[in-house]
Amino acid sequence: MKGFGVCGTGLIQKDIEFNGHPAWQGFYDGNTLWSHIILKDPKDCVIINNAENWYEEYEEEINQILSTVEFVYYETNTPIAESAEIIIDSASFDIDGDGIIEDCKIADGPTSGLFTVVITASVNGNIKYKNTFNLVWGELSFGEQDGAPCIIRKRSQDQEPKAEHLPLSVQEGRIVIGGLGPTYEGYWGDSKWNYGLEEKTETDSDAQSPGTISSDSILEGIVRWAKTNLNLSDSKPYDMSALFGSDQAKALIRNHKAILFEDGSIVGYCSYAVPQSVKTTSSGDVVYGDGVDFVDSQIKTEADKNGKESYTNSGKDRVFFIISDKSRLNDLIGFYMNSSEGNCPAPEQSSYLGALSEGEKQKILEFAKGWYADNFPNYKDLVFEFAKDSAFGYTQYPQYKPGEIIILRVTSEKSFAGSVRSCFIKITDSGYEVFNEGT
Ligand SMILES: [Ca+2]
Repeated sequence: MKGFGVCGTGLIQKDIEFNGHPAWQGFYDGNTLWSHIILKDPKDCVIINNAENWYEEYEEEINQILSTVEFVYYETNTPIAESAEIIIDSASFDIDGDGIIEDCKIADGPTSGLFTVVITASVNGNIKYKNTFNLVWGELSFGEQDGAPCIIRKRSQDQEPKAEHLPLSVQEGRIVIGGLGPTYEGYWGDSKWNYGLEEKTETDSDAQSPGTISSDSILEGIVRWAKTNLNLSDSKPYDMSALFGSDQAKALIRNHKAILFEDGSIVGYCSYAVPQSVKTTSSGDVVYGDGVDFVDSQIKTEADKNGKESYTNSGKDRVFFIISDKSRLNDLIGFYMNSSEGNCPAPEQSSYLGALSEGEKQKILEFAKGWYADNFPNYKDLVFEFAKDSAFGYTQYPQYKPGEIIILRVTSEKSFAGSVRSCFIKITDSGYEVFNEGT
């Protein structure tokens, strides 16, 4: 098999020997059951383990069969990136129960090592829902069960194909397949491959407009601003239950959270149990109500107790408060304003790229060019770049420290236009080693 690609997310590869051939054995997401074996020599031989559910029972037989496998090399012309969509099945039904029929299709996903499928539901050619799933292998088709749409999956188990009926529905803007395995199966890919999977903002935001920033994100933003600009690196949760723990408080406030900085400043928020009233005046909207009055008085009391100043800013559904020394208060108000507008320093993370000198970077690029020339000799127009620190892969390999791993993004205009390959390179004292590569 040419161009077998593995997805780097959650993949660990071990060096093994397979019937006398050096090989990599891949495991996903801490599974003890291997997912594939890739031979290093001869190249382009891959054994994919689809026996996820019945492997244990037949382990001996499988190992017996595998131990007798011999390799014959066939040259195939399978292109590395299939741009054409391969439809597995299509059907028309009302997938979301709104009385309008959707045109649904299930297509081969973008991976070749994992079994992924893309399910889309469209009305008049416009995609309404699209989600991508990582599944154990099976023959898939659309069907109905008890009058509701489902996916029928036939899997060979113990000779007899077994048909599963997986209920299909739409929940919170995304397609949901019921009955999937809890650990291995689920959504695959980012928002490009999945509609409706973005993180939901809180419903208790003080504005009704979409994209409102959650209270927790604003709080985190203030913490990052304070760290960057005031050098307040030490922050911890502050217990305000004495202020917001009474029966009166519980009737007015749904939840609250506060952070204490090392200089004694406190920032936090409360969500109101019921929306407060808004009055439009010539100087802007004024929010008023029992909740506003209560939080104002509690915060002033707490500030007075500590000899500090206070600030509150109430919306209809939530109120932010700051308790601080007079000299710090305006800074913190500024950070709050910035964070509420989504403007705050990026979360801190160690720089993998920064751990490399320019000379080392050059050496790694040379190594990668050589590796691709050896492993994919047909690719003549590869372009290499270092992945950003924020690239997905870094967080997937917590066992590596800065300077021990690097990810290259590999693109090409001709060989696999439009797709990006990721090359994971391990950096050791003895040199470089590609330990994962794929789209
Ligand atoms: Ca519908």
